[in-house]
Amino acid sequence: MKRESTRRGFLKRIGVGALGLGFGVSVFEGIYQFAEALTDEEAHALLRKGTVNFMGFMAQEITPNEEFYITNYSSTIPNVDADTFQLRIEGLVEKPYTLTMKDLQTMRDKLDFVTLQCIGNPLGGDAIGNALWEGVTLRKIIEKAMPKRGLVKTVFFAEDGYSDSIPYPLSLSEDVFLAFKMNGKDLPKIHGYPLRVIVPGIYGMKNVKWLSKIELVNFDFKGYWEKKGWSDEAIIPVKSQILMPMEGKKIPFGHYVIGGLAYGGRYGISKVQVSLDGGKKWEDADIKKPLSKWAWTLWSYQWKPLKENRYTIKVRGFDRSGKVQESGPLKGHLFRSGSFPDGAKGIHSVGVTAQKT
Ligand SMILES: Nc1nc2c(c(=O)[nH]1)N[C@H]1C(S)=C(S)[C@@H](COP(=O)(O)O)O[C@H]1N2
Ligand SMILES: [Mo]
Repeated sequence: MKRESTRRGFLKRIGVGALGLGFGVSVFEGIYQFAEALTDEEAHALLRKGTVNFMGFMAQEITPNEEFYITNYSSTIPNVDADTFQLRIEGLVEKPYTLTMKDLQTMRDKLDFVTLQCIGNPLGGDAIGNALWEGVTLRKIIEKAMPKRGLVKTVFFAEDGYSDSIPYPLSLSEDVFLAFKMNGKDLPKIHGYPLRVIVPGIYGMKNVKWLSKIELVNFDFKGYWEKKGWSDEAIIPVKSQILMPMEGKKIPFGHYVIGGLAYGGRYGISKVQVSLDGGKKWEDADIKKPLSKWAWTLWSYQWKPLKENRYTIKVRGFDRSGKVQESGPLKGHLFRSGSFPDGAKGIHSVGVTAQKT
């Protein structure tokens, strides 16, 4: 999968560490209680904060638009005029219709922090970001068209020729929406201006940018990447990664804060554990309450290195369904360490040395 990444790191590097199931209509119903929804004012106040300090771990919990990763299948970036733009809703519906950007702005009912991640993102990679998106619930748009019976997929077509689809029942989830704002600003051109799809919990490829048409179909449509063999389910499993320290770092004796992020998919993160001996012994990290049920979770671990040694730091996440992060390639299945066909699996690890100063 071709990927262009513009962002260089999740952190403001300032003084860091100095111290199978199908989707129902509401996949979260009755499962667990997540961070309570924020008001518009609270969400926008968080946007202005920039870096957060969580137990000594400084990180950007919200990825600035300029640093958000970019994945495009082609080098052609569409120029869409928002004033004349029309979104078409058609297919097996009683009432096909079109919406303008003005119509969509009037229908605005959604504001949510959602973490996006490319299915091609390698273990510990930076093709992941968390932003505040605003727009309209997809369900509302679909229902206005009066869908017929027997629908299988909701298909998204884009101005750059890209297309992808999601199961029809998932498109009726309260959590799936069309976004026209990213972190309080109009969608940047490269991130799909003026309108894109946000499908929380599903790999980035289904989050179609430069959306031009929605079509409801009674067959199993396959999108651009799926035709090439990538996963059509594309559900993001529980994952975690170390952001601090970086590979090869020399850490002075005393006190060091290890930190990173974890993502629990539709269940959310319940626990994060860190190992300093390459995975023999595991200890609980501190976890910060996520900004929403679909946002990543920051974690940190207070480490007091006292022995001159090379350490292999590892991290693993647990989701609230009790599932622990997959430990990755088994002998004889080395291909599992790559991202094809359903996303990279395994445990992120970082090697460092601790030494007396
Ligand atoms: N129209 C269109 N939408 C697209 C793509 C694309 O190439 N064209 N790439 C997809 C992929 S593979 C990913 S991971 C996300 C990336 O979104 P971003 O570039 O805003 O981070 O967009 C998805 N939507
Ligand atoms: Mo992607």
